[in-house]
This record gives sequence, C-alpha cells and structure tokens, in this order.
Amino acid sequence: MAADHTGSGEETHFNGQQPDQQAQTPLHSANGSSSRTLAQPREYHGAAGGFGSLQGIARIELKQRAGPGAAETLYRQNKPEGHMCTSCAWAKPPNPHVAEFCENGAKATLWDLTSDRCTPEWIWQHTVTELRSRSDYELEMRGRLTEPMRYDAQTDRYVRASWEEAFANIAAELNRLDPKAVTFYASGKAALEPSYLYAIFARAYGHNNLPDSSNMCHETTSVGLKEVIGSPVGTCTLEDLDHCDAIFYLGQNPGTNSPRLMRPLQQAVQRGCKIVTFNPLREKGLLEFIDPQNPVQMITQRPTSLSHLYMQVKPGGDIAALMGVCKRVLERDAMARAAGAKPVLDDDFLAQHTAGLDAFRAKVDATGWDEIERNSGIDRPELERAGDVYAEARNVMGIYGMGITQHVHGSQAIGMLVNLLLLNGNIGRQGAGCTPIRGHSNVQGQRTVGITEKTKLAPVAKYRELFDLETPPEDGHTTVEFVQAVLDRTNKGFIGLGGNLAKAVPDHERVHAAWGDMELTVHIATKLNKTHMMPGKSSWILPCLVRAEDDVQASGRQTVTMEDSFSHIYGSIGKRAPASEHLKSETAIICELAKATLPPRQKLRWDEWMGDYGIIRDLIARTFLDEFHDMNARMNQPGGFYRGNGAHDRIWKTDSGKAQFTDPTVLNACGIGEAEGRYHLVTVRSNDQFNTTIYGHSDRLRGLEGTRMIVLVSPQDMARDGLSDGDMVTLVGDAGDDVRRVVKGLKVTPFNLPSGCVAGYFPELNPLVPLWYHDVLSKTPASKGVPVRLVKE
Ligand SMILES: Nc1nc2c(c(=O)[nH]1)N[C@H]1C(S)=C(S)[C@@H](COP(=O)(O)OP(=O)(O)OC[C@H]3O[C@@H](n4cnc5c(=O)[nH]c(N)nc54)[C@H](O)[C@@H]3O)O[C@H]1N2
Ligand SMILES: Nc1nc2c(c(=O)[nH]1)N[C@H]1C(S)=C(S)[C@@H](COP(=O)(O)OP(=O)(O)OC[C@H]3O[C@@H](n4cnc5c(=O)[nH]c(N)nc54)[C@H](O)[C@@H]3O)O[C@H]1N2
Ligand SMILES: [Mo]
Repeated sequence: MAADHTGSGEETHFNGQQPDQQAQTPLHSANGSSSRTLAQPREYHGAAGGFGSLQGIARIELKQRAGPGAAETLYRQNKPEGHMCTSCAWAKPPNPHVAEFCENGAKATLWDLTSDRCTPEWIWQHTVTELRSRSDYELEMRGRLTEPMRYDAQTDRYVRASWEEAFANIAAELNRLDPKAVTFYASGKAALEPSYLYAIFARAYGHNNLPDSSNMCHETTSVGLKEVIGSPVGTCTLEDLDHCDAIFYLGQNPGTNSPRLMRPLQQAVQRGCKIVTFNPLREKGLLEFIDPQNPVQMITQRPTSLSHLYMQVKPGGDIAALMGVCKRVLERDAMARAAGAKPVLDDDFLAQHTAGLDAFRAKVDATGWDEIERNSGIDRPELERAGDVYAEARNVMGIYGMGITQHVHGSQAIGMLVNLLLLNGNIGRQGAGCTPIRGHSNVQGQRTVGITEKTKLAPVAKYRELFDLETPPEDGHTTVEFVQAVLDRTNKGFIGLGGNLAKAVPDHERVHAAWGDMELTVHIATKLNKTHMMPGKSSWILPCLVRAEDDVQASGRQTVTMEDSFSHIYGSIGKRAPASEHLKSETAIICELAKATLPPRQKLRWDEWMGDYGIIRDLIARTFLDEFHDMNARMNQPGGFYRGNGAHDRIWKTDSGKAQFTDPTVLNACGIGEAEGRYHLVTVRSNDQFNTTIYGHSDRLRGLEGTRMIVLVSPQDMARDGLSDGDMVTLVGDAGDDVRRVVKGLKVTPFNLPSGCVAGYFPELNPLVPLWYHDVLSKTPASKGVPVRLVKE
C-alpha cells in the first residue's frame, strides 16, 4: 500500500525489513549508500521519585502561585478529616505518611488552588473563534473560572450570566429537546453524592445516556472482567501488596500515573517479591525508584531496582505473551507431576471454582511457540522465565492499565490474565488477585452509584421503591455511541460533569466540526478548555468548587465521598476558601438544574439533598444496602470502608457460577495487523499532564523535554526508514477506511521501543484514532494500537 503524501514533503522510504534480517544486514541510510550508526535513544538517567519529583512539585508551585496555606492543604491530602486527592484513584492508606501525596497529586492540587482567575471580563476581550486557536494549556493557564457564563452568538463571546438565568434557560432548552437526544457525561472526578443525583436526574428527565470517562478507560474491565469472574472491578485490597510473591505488571505506568503505588511496589520488591513487567516502553517507574520520603535513600541516591523481568512486548502482544507464560506453567506442572513433586496447578480450586480449563488447555497446546514469539515480540526463553516466576510463587497479583484495556481485543487480554491467575488459584485469597489501576479519582465510584448507560447495571428497582421513579427501558449511549450521534447530528444536547470530552475522544478533528451543531452544550467545570470553545446554539459554563475547597450548604460544611481502585470509600472535606464567591458545588448545580427542569415530585427532594449531603448518603446506603450500609458512620474510618465484591470472596457472579477460563480467538490485541510500512502507534501520558490538562512540557521520566509534538521511533526503525533525530514527519492514519487522518509537525525522537511500534502523546494524536476502532465487547477506544504511517515532511 502506498503511503500518503502530505504537503510538499518527500515520501519516506520503507524497505519492509524484518527484525531478524536487520541483525545480519548492516544498516543503511535511505539512499542505501553509507552505513550509519544508530541514533542514541532518549532516556532519563535518574530514578523515579528522588529529587526530580520534588523539583517537579516546586516548578508547578512557582507557575501556579497557589498562595499561603497551599502547603498546609497538601499535608491534609489523603488523610482522615482532609480532602482526597483529585488526581488518580490510588488507595488512601489507613496509616498515612506525613506527606501522603505524590508529585502528580501535588501538581493536581496546586493546579486547582492557583491564584490566577479566568473572569468574565477577561473572556469578554476574546472571541470564541480566537480562543479556539489557543491550546488547552493556554486556556487552563488562565486560572479558575469565577462566574457562570453564557455564549452570545452575535458577538461570538462568552458573557457573564447569573445562576438563575443559567438554570432557567438550560431547563427550558432541556424541556424543548427530546430527552433521548440529550447526553449527560461524567468525567470521573465528581464525588459519590453528586454522581448519585446526576444519574437520578438523567433518568427522571428521560434517558440513560450516561457515559463516563470510564467508557474510554476501564470499560474493558467493567465488561471483560465481569464476564470471566463476575466482578467489574479489581479483587485486591492494599494489604495484598504486603503478601504477594510475584506481580505480573501489564500496560500501566505507575511512576507517572499512580506514583503513590511506587512505595508499596518498592516494599514488595524489598521483601523478595518478583515483578514481571510487560510494556513496549521501558518506563522508569517500573525500573528503579528512590523514595523521596526515605532520608537514607535520598542521601545515598541508591535506587531500588523494581522489575525482575522486563518484557518489551509489541503493542497488543500481551495475549500471546501470556499464552507463552501459561504454556510454561502447564509444562512445569506436568514435570512436577511426573517427578512426583507438588503440582503447580491448584487442582482443588480448579475443580471447585472454575469452568473451561480443558478447552483452554487444548488451546495452549495447539498454539506453537513460533506464533507466540511472532505475536508478542518476546523470545521463548524470556517467556519461560516468566512462567517459572509464576510457578515458583505462592501468591501472584496481576496489575494492569490502559496498555491492556485500550485495544480492539483488550477484553481478551484481560481474559488471558485471568486464565493465568486461575491456574494456581490466584484470585480470592490474600496476596493474590487481579488489580486494574483506575484513572480518575472517583471513576469507579461513579459507576458504582448508578452513572451507567446500561440499564441492567442501574438500581432500577430501588429507584422505583425510593422515588416512585420509572427508568427508561432502553440502554443509553456509550461514549463512542454518543460521539457517533454527534457526528450524525442526532444528539442535540450535552451536559458535561467535568471533562474535556471533545478533546479526549477518538477522531477529534471530525468531532470538532460537528460538536457546535448541538442545540445545547453545558459544562460544569473548574477551568476553561477546548471543548468549551465549541459552543452549541445555547451554551453555558457553570463554574464549580474543587475538592480542596470549603463546601458550605444550609446545614453547614459538607463532606463528600469517593471510591478508590481497591473499592474503599472515604470521606473528603475541603477547607480552603473558594476561588470565587460565585462558585457552587457540583451537588448544588445538579440539584438546581434538576429542580428547574423537572416537574415537582414529592420524593425528589432536591433542596433538602443540596442542604445536607448526609441525606444523600443515607439514600445511597438504602439503594446499595449490602455495600454502603451505615455509610455516614463508616466514611471517616481511617483507610475508608471496603465495599467488597463477590470475586474477592470466591463468589462468582458469572453465567456458569464459576470463574471462567476463556480461549482467545486472536494472539494480538490490535484490531489491524502488521503490514509493510505500517506502524502501531501507542498514545501515552507524559509526567507533566493529567489527561487533557497539560501542566508543562517536561516528560522527565522518559528524558523528553520541551515539546509534546514528537513521535518516538526505535533507532533500528529510524535507520531502516532513513530517519534522523529531529526530522519532521506527518503521521497518517492507516486504518483502511476512507477517512483521511493526519497529524503534522511531529519531531522524530529516538527511543527504546520494539520494532514496528511508535509512541506519542494523548490528546495531540487523537485525530489518528478512528472512532470505530475500539474494544469489541466494551467499545473502549483502542488508543494503544493505532495503525499509522510515517511521512517525512
Ligand atoms: N499524573 C497523571 N496521573 C494520571 C493520569 C494522568 O494523565 N496524569 N490519568 C489518569 C487516568 S484517567 C488514567 S486512565 C490512568 C492511566 O494510567 P496508565 O494505565 O498508566 O495509562 P497510559 O499513560 O495511557 O499508559 C499505559 C502504559 O501502557 C503501555 N502500553 C501501551 N501499549 C501497550 C500494550 O499493548 N501492552 C502493554 N503491556 N503495555 C502497553 C504504555 O507504554 C504505558 O506505559 O492514570 C490516571 N492518573
Ligand atoms: N488517544 C488517547 N485518548 C484517550 C486516552 C488515551 O490514553 N489515549 N485516555 C482516555 C481516558 S483513560 C480518559 S479517562 C479520558 C479523559 O477524558 P476527560 O475526563 O473528558 O478529560 P480530562 O482531561 O480529565 O478533563 C479535564 C477538564 O475537567 C475539568 N475539571 C477538572 N477538575 C474538575 C472538577 O473537580 N470538577 C469538574 N466539574 N470539572 C473539573 C476542567 O475543566 C478540565 O479542563 O481520555 C481518554 N482519551
Ligand atoms: Mo482514564
């Protein structure tokens, strides 16, 4: 297939050489004349943590000028009687450190507490068309939003509005529209109380269009894990990390995205636990760590090595790699039995708790090592070593993130990880289990309390019992279905409870052209972003409090609650003075909107709920009795309360009533295979961003500084394709449909990667991800194995 031409640039030459040929053939530049030395891959020479992380915090503090009291606020973070971090969903331990926050948690808080303000006066000076040309970084750098605003189409500007005007107008628009053509999105930060009410508001208004950032994130887990073990969430708790002997760590980058996991990982390794990592990139946070809170380690600067084995899998290669590991485990089991030694497999567990082992075993036997090596990119001896680690460990945990979930066959990769864990009964006992690392700080909790587009997951009977509320019978939109409806112009109204959705979704260039055709767009937000700059015909920005701020309602100061990756629920109390006297809490905004929109109903007591969040928690407790009983009393216990799940106790809520072995139908999770000149693009986060919020341009842990418009290419592939460090290229989508997808102006940067894999940043590269390219079961966009070509500019 010919590569596209872009601009006047010359087309890159591809010779389609295989990696094994490269080993024998001297490398030539594109014109084939002179041999060249390989480019030096970028790398960070420090460890994760250490002084680098302290400097990272200091830089943000300088930039944001969070002002007096910021340090005190940070020290209250993630502790009982304090507020819970708004960054990731990592656990808040019962016995917190003096400073129970990480570099990125501190950045997120300081970013919220900035002394910069984005006022209606400032916005009035700029047209929306002009602001649309600014980056998200520039828009967010203006600071916190201070007052509600309405879009004025005549002047193409946002103008100051009163809350009364906003609620009345939005309600009138909602009542004019068909509820089925309206979507209420949630981005994963809002606490359990507003989330519970948001879901009720949607259903009382008349739809189940309640997609969540989870639909772009761990929906593969919610659907895929549920199928095989009957639980949509992880089975482990924080204590399991104190008891595991091996961790299979797949497709998650803790140094950047969940830094407070670094210390438990370090402690596990120091106890002798072996970490086996699968990741195309050699991520610093999985290689070595210096604990910034350990004075001895800070003085000696001697890091802890983390991964016992590090497998640089190809994108999507995990299914094959895990197949290889299982093959070795079954072989070790057969050897042990033949020698009369203790078998590796847990026969009692397998007989009592699982179904499908025979078919799975037959599949493993029928899969050859050549296929496994080709699809994973990992050699047999390495995979055998990983199998040996599993076979020799008593307790094994499987930890994973977006590198697994964001693939066309991501669900199958989760199934393979569960297959491996089940072989030796590694689910449902101490030190063992399956741990998806969640993204936004309350994304798991939002799903738990009813923000779901799937009616079968909503507490329909309880809505009827508690509120006389009938839920619309049909399922609502996932995020992908919502975006398709925007493109089709059938979705007319949008409310965003946080997020920067038009920027975070796949195919976003196409989406941007259609977004403004909606009749109504409403954003409940803390800072300005690009999605706000694509106003619908009636468009509103409603500024809200952040979690560290004091939320005072009729009954006094309020607490909110959230759920972490380990299914623990905590109270969070903000104590900072709000950024502006005009801000409202997310709970108050939802109650006011619902009250203005819906006809009065005796059992929907919006005013009462807004006045005292304890009443909302009582309702949550009555709706989800087993998990949330006595919520008001239990939310303040150190470490939160555990809401539990069946699989943790070996109760399998699956169709067969057992934990299910599954046979993968593919060996690579990418939906589009390899071809000459095609690369698979992995989109990742830098150490200086939270999703679409860009704090700066330093990806310290990868040794990448100064710009995000880069494409990482392996030195071998660069040499093969005649590329030099610093060359400018265009990435061109290669998904085979007739939509032309391009991102121009990317600087080629040598990086240690498997051949055929390139990497770059989310969200800049989102125009390359086709909307239809998503996990088959859950529709999670496949942002980690995007087929592209490189074209020299
Ligand atoms: N500081 C900070 N913290 C965050 C966020 C943030 O943006 N900044 N975002 C939050 C959110 S919403 C989320 S969902 C999480 C995301 O946290 P992660 O799950 O860590 O997400 P990514 O940065 O997308 O990186 C995924 C990792 O998968 C690897 N990978 C890519 N493709 C494959 C593959 O095919 N196989 C394997 N085995 N690995 C692969 C990548 O190299 C990368 O290391 O972090 C949360 N925490
Ligand atoms: N290519 C590619 N695309 C991806 C991903 C990827 O790895 N690769 N990852 C996907 C994932 S995992 C996710 S979770 C999504 C993220 O998608 P979103 O959740 O939609 O995006 P965010 O960047 O987290 O949203 C940032 C905005 O939220 C608002 N905000 C911040 N704090 C608050 C608050 O406390 N309350 C309210 N109401 N608003 C607030 C601010 O206005 C800010 O601009 O992106 C997805 N898209
Ligand atoms: Mo996420």
